[in-house]
Amino acid sequence: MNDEHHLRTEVDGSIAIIRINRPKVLNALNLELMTDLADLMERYDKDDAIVVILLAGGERAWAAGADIGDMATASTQDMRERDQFKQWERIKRISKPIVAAVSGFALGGGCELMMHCDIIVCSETAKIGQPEINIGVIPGAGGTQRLTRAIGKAMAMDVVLSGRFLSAAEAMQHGLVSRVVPREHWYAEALQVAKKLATMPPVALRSAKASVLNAHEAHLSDGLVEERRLFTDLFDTDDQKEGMAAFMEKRRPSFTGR
Ligand code: CO8
Repeated sequence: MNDEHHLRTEVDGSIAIIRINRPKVLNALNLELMTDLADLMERYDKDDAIVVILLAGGERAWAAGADIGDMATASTQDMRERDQFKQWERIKRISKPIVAAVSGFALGGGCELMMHCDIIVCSETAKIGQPEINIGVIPGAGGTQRLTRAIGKAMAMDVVLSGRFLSAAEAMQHGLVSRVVPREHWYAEALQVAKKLATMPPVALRSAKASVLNAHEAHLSDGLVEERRLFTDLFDTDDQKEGMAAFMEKRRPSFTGR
């Protein structure tokens, strides 16, 4: 396995395997990691020898969200200038199927990254959610849009407004993930799915992916533009500063509604 610090890569036949590797921060997604991930995925997308991409997290965390330390003191203008969304757009445009191997926490940007994948294999241990509300913001990489399409308005409101985590069983029941497997099989099962896809006709696979996404995403673009504006504007509120500072200082936040 090729160790590219926060991302590890391996090629197994026509499967490109990428593992997110920041275990000390529960695979929090910083800008550098997201840029490298988009670079890698685009490289594999163009490589005729690759048919399917397998994206895995670690056993304790698939990814516990965007890196809060990177954003805690940022203003709305800072967030606009960083334009991190372009990395997510690049991943959204990957034409080959992406299988997700999910175990442990898939939260915030981690849940959003999971929802960018096409077949989601998840351990019974998974805890999935969009807890941004707890730190004074809202999902910013498609969470309010894709989650609502996946699990419906009632459940999405519950998850996004209360910040509660879904168990793997709930995620399965509401159509958010493709398969739930015993904890010891999460990676092996995802690899099996990737191997199965690797036997499929690559052009048809890409067409199938594009077509399902088309059904899923009609009108999504407008929603994403609006979600981004709302997410970014929150960086000028006191509650975002307080929420993120409290997280960093390991104390309860005190929100003022400003
Ligand atoms: N960012 C940075 N560090 C993190 C993050 C994170 N998202 N999550 C966990 N960590 C760090 C902790 O600070 C801790 O570090 P240290 O050991 O140095 O103190 C380490 O990981 C282990 O975490 P905990 O000690 O907190 O472990 P617990 O088992 O007690 O709790 C939780 C695990 C419940 C997952 C908890 O860590 C948590 O609540 N994490 C934050 C989850 C969260 O709020 N995620 C949303 C982040 S905001 C977001 O994702 C917006 C997406 C926008 C995307 C678009 C960007 C442009």
